[in-house]
Amino acid sequence: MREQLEQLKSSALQSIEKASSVEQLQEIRISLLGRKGELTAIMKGLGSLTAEERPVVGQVVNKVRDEIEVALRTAIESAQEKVISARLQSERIDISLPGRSQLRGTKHPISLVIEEISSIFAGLGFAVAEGPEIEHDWYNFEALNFPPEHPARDMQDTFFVENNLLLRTHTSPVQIRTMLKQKPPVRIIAPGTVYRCDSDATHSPMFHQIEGLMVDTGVTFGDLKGILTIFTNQLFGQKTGVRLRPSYFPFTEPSAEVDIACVICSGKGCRVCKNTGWLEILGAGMVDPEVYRHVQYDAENISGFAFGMGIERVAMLKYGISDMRLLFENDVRFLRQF
Ligand code: 2U9
Repeated sequence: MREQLEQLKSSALQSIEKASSVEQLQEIRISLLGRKGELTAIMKGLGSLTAEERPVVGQVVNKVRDEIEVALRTAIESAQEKVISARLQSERIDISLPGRSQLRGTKHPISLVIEEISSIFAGLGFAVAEGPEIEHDWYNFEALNFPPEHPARDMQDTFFVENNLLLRTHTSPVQIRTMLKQKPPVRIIAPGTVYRCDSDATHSPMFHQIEGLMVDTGVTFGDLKGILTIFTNQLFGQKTGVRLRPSYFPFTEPSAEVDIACVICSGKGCRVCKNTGWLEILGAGMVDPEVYRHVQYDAENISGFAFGMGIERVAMLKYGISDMRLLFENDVRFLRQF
């Protein structure tokens, strides 16, 4: 049996040496060490030997198997290396080819405007506050002095969710939540998405607002005008004219609409400003004492102003966008211009 093993070993080593591919070497491994392999058969035959012969022959079998395995492993590795170096010889990599550049996205114009406005107000000491888009009727209307059944609620066509839940029609509930959490002084802006059941060329059922609130002792209408003039000058240019017109909101008294001199025609009159020379850009006013009552602020000793603006309108004016729907169609040919 020892002789038979020696023969098997030398013929195996010979065929391993002659083999020229990884596949041939795998075949040799199977023919020797596989389930029906020659060496496997010998190992199975050990059982028929006597108890004295078995350990002696067993040792020889193991040694032969180890030698064959080492030879196979070495041969397979060198065959694989040959394959790789042949490929490296034939496939030359052209390192002068320019790389494939990654497509980089751009920020949405709405995000750009929110960031720019937030940064102007950060410079004026205003922090950013956020809140939920699904709101309770109380935070969206009641606390802001829209009593139930009040006709002013009709101005804000509301998407109702269920019971007293709705999609917020403005970001004002964020200011209510802030006032319930903290005492004056308050100086915040609230940017975010709002919803109104309204859809045409100039209205989207989903749009964006930034509102602001400043409450402290001795805040006046003069502060409102000063802050909003600094703001419009920084956003649209130092020489932009500003004017205030009387208006009405349930949550402010007195209230005003804030116009800037038309950025297209510098106030001369054009299609965009409908020949008035002015563009309406903000609503604002002194916070109504009724609002302070809802958040337990002492209206006798504090005062404040609030303002609000639509981001889409600002973005359209700043970037000269003619149709609001372009902002929501997600056409990359439009978006990558920003
Ligand atoms: C509190 C008190 C008062 C926020 C204000 C406006 C005026 C306003 C409109 C601008 C264009 C909405 O997007 S728009 O249609 N907003 O005119 N918003 S004052 O007043 C507040 C807010 C919160 C607690």
